[in-house]
Amino acid sequence: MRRARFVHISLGLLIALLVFLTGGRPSNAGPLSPHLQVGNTTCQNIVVNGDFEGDGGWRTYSAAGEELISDFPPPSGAYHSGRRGAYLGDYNNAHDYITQAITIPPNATQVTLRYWWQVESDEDPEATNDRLTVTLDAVPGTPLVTLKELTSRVQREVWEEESIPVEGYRGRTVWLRFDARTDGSLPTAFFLDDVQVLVCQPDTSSPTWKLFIPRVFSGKGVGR
Ligand SMILES: [Ca+2]
Ligand SMILES: [Ca+2]
Repeated sequence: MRRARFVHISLGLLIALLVFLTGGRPSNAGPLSPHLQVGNTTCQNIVVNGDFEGDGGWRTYSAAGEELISDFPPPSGAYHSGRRGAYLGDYNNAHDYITQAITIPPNATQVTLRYWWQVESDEDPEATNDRLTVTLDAVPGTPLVTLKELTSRVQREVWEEESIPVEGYRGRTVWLRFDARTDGSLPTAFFLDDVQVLVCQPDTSSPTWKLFIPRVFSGKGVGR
């Protein structure tokens, strides 16, 4: 009998504790046993020197030997951030590119490429002779996927934002490349700034703990 009384008292204390924790209010309908919800994700940019204000991050190539990270003003008069950006093309038979390696974590839940761009061209607005191609490469120059193509037909002399979801490539290191090519006449300039690859991952460093109490232990249930 002592054992039975002890169990009875312990169960009573447990119910009282749970009623106290729930404030005597009915809990939300949910699973029949208490559980913990660990939520939230955190997102971070993995591109180095995406605003082009520093000197690191990018590997560049220019067939004409041009400086591709530049303070040469875009058509709008200023870069999207700071005083420098990427300045590709703007001469005939151009081949310019900037590239950098990025490693996409294996547990990434969402990956997004974002950047700002302008295009200034001497081409006819209907012509597509000059183009900027955005790719992910296995090694620089060997594309795995083309994410975007901008041609001289899309002439914008103000900053425009691009946002592109990146599918796959989790757990891999790939090269993000912006590659400009022009034909033999009527050059086109491609300007870029504030390049980001935003990677979202489950946040395990500071989990949000949420205690669910089954309905049977709520004050409403106990009172009846
Ligand atoms: Ca900038
Ligand atoms: Ca051209």
